[in-house]
Amino acid sequence: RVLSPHSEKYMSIVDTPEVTPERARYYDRIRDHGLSPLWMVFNRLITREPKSQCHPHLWRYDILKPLLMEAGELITAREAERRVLILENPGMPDSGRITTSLYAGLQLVLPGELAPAHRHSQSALRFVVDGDGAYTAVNGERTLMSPGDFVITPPWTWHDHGNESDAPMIWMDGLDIPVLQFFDASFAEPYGEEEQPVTRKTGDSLARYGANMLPVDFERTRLASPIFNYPYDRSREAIDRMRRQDEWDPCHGLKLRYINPVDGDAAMPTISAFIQLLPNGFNTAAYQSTDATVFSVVEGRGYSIIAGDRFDWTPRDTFVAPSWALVTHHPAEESVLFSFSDRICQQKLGIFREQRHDA
Ligand code: 1HN
Repeated sequence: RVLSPHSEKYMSIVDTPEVTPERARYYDRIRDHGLSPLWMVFNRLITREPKSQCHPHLWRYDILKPLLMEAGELITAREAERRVLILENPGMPDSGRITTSLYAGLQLVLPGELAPAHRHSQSALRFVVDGDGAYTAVNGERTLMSPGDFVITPPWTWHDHGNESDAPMIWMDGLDIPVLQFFDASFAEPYGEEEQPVTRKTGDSLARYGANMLPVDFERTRLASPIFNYPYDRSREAIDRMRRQDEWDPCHGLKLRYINPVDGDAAMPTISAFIQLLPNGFNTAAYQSTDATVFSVVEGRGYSIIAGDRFDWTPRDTFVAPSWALVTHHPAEESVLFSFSDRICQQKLGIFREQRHDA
């Protein structure tokens, strides 16, 4: 008999023993003592390769936006605390997860609205999708947000959002909620007032920490980056300048990771974030990695093949690639993709793996 690569036998490293009546009676008896036979579950616990509940999926912005605007008429940002539609993975319904370890959602803040100040032990990122000029305040400093900006809210920092522009503002939130659930380590509290006091001028942290320099007597007080807005004009310019050198990675095009300038690590302790440029007609070589990845399309048009399924994308769409799924990108125009994953978390634990298929 030829083994299908997806058969239980191929994926397993041992055979699950048969259940005789005698064994079944024994299993029943030990259950009452809080015991369970490892040999009956071994293949579920230890797989040859990642077996994920997470499905590849794409959320079209043209479908999502009207639904989010409808939420804008149903509930205020204040009443909702955060008016967000969770991007929930179809393979994990009701889980609040986009991947096994990460949460993502699209948040709407209407002109004149406030999302009240609070803090939590979860790390959060914002990736601006639509609208211009709303702010988020983190640790006493406001930053105005524009499309393509990557903004972070490190663990346990006070944060509130407001929109003093005259257009709706929509961004993608990415949080490590499932990671903190796994560790039972969630803490949260409201600030008590709608807004935290502004104590620093807008642009202060980018000036201090965002010019490849640090204040001369800088002392580290936390793991996350002291920069909290990585503006798109700067990231775009960086990949644009790289392009002139013409050294394209077969799997990634031109890809950069967002870093904490203090140590070159990811901007936050649990979430890695990336931006990549793919030129028109550049078909990437297949790539797989253990970090399930959320993509947000910034510019361009094309499709990606994820675990054999095709996902056509245009700007502001979100799509997700599960752990160890084979991924190729096929831009039909010059395209820019933002992405985030738990890679930094896995790297710190020594379990990250990737496989390129560009030989
Ligand atoms: C949160 O604090 C924000 O601050 C967004 O904008 C989404 C989802 C779950 C828990 C906290 C925000 C969130 C969140």
